[in-house]
Amino acid sequence: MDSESVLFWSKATGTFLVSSAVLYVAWKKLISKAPKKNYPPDTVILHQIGRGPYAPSMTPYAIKLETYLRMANIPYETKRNVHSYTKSKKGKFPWIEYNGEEISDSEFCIEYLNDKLQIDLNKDFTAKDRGIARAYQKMLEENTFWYVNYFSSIYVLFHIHFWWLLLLAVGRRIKKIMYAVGMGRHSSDEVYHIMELDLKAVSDFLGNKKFLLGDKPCQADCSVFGIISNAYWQSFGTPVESTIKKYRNLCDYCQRMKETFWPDWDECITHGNTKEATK
Ligand SMILES: N[C@@H](CCC(=O)N[C@@H](CS)C(=O)NCC(=O)O)C(=O)O
Repeated sequence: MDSESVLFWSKATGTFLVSSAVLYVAWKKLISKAPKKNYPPDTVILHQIGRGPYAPSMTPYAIKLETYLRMANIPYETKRNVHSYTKSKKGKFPWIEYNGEEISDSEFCIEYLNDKLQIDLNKDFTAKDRGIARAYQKMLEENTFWYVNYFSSIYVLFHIHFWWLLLLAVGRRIKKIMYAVGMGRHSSDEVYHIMELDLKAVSDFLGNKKFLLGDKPCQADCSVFGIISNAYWQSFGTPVESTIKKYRNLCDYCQRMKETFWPDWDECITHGNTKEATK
């Protein structure tokens, strides 16, 4: 091949490669464009990780948010297909869309909806009671959650098919998070002890009351139910289950919240992954 041909073919190949790359990027952009959403107006679209085997979600924060939507009578649809989920902009679940706006974090979702729709589920309670309810909520969400999660994660990692694959994929990440939070530095006995003290505190405070603050549920009941219900129904024979079952009033509380706000519970669970949830 003479030098002119070499030059020609190098130019042709270069042009071909560059235009292919440009076309590929353009095509990728085109197909990655979010599909047009056709959501009903004034309806909350709740994004979560799919229905759980024995409770409506594996994440307590999704149970919390969905319980709130029911308590506040807000129309909503739940995006519950575990295979097509997308995380919030903050990389977590659950999150919502409302009339085109996206809100992340269950607590910010609730604040947003309270504000937008003028809802106050705490209006019948004193400032002191609201303060106490918030303290219990935050203890459960920011502390107990991690301890309950510790046992559940170990169970989930070792009791599913291909657990070693999951262990490779997420085991290190979970271990890192647990270490960073602090709980990963304790022994299992210490983790168990801290979790039990938290659950006992909630049980002592609840006493004979129907809900956290009395005969009427308050906003924090959504969070309490989120954490306690997951521990009660979805802790798979771990020490979390035996601990919560020691506290009769916590078990009754779970049943009461379920009867009050989740009459369709059976449609919202997968019955130990034996059925598709129909709602
Ligand atoms: N503060 C958040 C907590 C949400 C949260 O921690 N969600 C977990 C599931 S329980 C999650 O999405 N984790 C996914 C990840 O960290 O990649 C809320 O209230 O929504």
